[in-house]
Amino acid sequence: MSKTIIIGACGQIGTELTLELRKRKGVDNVIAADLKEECPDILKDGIYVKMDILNREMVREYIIDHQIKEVYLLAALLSATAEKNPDFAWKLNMEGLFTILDLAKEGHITKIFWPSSIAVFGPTTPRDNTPQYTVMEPTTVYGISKQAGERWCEYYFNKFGVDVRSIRYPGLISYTSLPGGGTTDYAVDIFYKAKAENSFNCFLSADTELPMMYMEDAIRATIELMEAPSQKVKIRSSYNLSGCSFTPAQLAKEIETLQPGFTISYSPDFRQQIADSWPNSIDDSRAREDWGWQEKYGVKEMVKIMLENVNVNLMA
Ligand code: NAD
Ligand code: AKB
Repeated sequence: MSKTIIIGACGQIGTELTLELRKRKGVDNVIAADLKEECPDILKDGIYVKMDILNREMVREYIIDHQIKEVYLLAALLSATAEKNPDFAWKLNMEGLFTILDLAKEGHITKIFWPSSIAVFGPTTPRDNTPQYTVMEPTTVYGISKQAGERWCEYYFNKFGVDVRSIRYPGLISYTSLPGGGTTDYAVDIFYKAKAENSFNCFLSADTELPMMYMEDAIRATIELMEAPSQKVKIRSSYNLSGCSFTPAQLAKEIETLQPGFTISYSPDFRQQIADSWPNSIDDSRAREDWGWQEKYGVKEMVKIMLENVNVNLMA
C-alpha cells in the first residue's frame, strides 16, 4: 500500500479524515502532518509529523524521501480568520497548493485532494440551487484564494496531467474537533452552547440560509471522489456538493424540539456580510452524475447526533 499524507491533519476535517483513511489504508500508511507541535490524542496511534506547508523545501524532502504518493492538502485560513489577515491568508492558501501541484507535476505524487468551498461564489451568483457553472465573483480573500486555487488545479490537470480532485465543501458540522474560524462555525458552536447553557447568541441573523453538511457525509464524499476511476472525474476545478440547507432560526427550532427550553438570540457581526455573499443552496447534480454522490444526513438526523455527542469540555 502506498503512503498518504494529510497536511492540516489536526483541524476539523483533518482529524476525521485521518481516522477514516487509517481505518481503510492501515495506520502505518497514513501520515498526519500539521503546524501544531503535537497532534490530538485521537490521532496518536499513527505517525505524526510537525510540518509547515510554507516550508517548501522541508515538505518536498519529506514527501520525496518517504515516497508519499497521495496528498490531502487541508492547511488553510478559513473565511473569517482570513479577513483579519488577508496577506497571510493569500500566501498560506496559495503557496502550499503550488508546492504540492509541482511535486505531482514532477512525478513524485500520483494523486492530490485539495478542498475548495462555497466561498468561491459571490453576491452576483444565483443564490438558490447554485449551479456548477455560473457567475463567480467572490468578495472575501478566502473565496478569491479558493477560486484561484480551482483554476490552478484545472490548469495543472490540463497542461501536465496532474491527478488533482476537489470538492466545494459547504459548512461542515462535526463534534470530534472544533471548527477553525469560518463563517459557518455558528452551526457547530450552537450545539456546545445548547448543551452548556441551553441558549445561544448567534453571530448571523435569524434568516441567513447557508448550505451545510454533516462531517460523515463530507468524509465519505472525499474518499469516494478520490477512489473514483479517473475517467469519471470530469471536473478538475472543483465539484459542487450539497448536504442540507438551513437558517439559524430553523436550526434552533430543531434543537428546541429535542431540548425543550432552548433559546437563541442574534447579534450579527462582520461575518454576516460574508454569509450574505454566499449561496443559500447548491445544485450538485454533476457530482451525482459523474461519481455517484448521494448524501445520507438531513438536518434532523444531524441535530440528533450532535446533541448526543458534543463534549462541552472541548470548547472550554
Ligand atoms: P481547520 O482550520 O480546522 O484546520 C486547518 C489545519 O491546518 C489546522 O490544524 C492548522 O493547524 C493547520 N495549518 C495551518 N497552517 C498550517 C501550515 N502552515 N502548515 C501546516 N498546517 C497548517 O480547517 P478545516 O475546517 O479542517 O478545513 C480544512 C480545509 O477544508 C481548508 O482548506 C478549508 O478551506 C476547507 N473547507 C473547510 C470547510 C469547513 O466547513 N470546515 C468548508 C469548506 C472548505
Ligand atoms: C467557512 O465558513 O469559512 C468554511 C467554508 C464554508 O469554507 N466553513
